[in-house]
Amino acid sequence: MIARRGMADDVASALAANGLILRGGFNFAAGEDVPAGVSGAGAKSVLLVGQAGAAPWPHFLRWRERQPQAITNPLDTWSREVIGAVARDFGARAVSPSDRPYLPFQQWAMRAEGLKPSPLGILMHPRYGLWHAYRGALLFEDEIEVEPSQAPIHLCDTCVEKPCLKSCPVDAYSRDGFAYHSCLAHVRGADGSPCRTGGCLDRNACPYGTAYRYPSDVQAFHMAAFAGL
Ligand code: B12
Repeated sequence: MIARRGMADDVASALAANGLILRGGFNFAAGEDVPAGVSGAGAKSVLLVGQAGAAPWPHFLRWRERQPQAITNPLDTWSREVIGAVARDFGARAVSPSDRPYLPFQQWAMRAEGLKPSPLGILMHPRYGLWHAYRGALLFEDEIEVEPSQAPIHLCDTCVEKPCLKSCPVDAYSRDGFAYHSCLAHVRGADGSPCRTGGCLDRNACPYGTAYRYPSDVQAFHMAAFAGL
């Protein structure tokens, strides 16, 4: 069965109330290892939910004001709450990028929107650059009608200088991958103040999608969560 025509547009409208956007979706292939849907049976399709720039931030802050001060992973909690409500309205199961075992969000995003990874591991978007993320996904037990993704131009292929690989004082990102422990030690250390207050220097060096760059306070929030500050 195919879920009703236009459903993706209705889901997108529901998400917009919280500054979230639909990040494409697809039908799983026959025989593929799939996550469970709402009844526990295998999902047939997925719609990805995410953000471009920091659009959800004011919605999150308003919700945060009404929560107890001590709350762990508030952004995850908020995302689960608002995406969970949309999932219930559309008969889907909501999942989070933080759910364990980790679901392959970036692989799904590559299928849904034809994106490719930047040298930093973050997927490069033709419009949003590195300033986008995934907040959840909706799993359906029906196939859905979605626009097939057109592979967009991969901006990193046209970027000669690659400033994203030259701005980190400890060279945490290199062609060998992400040196997690070097990054963490630097961010937490005496010289890590620029990263703590303004975010990852390599990510900020990227020349694309700068209109969507997260404001400093949002970057500081994510860095604090990453580095356990
Ligand atoms: C574990 C994890 C990390 C680990 C990476 C450890 C490792 N080597 O895998 C650490 C803690 C280092 C990390 C850091 C960051 N992460 Co991270 N991370 C994840 C998480 C929760 C699970 C990854 C995973 O294992 N998935 C399971 C496998 C099976 O799925 P996959 O699609 O094949 O996974 C791909 C990624 O693991 C990727 N990958 C491998 N190493 C790294 C390292 C980095 C930095 C990134 C971004 C990706 C990446 O390669 C895999 C193959 O495509 C995902 C969410 C998710 N569920 O995927 C976010 C995720 C990949 N992270 C994300 C981001 C943005 C970051 C940060 C850049 C920012 C932040 N969150 O603070 C930081 C980097 C810190 C900095 N200097 O700014 C985003 C990427 C969004 C995008 N636009 O592409 C995701 C999708 C979360 C989200 N909510 O959107 N991350």
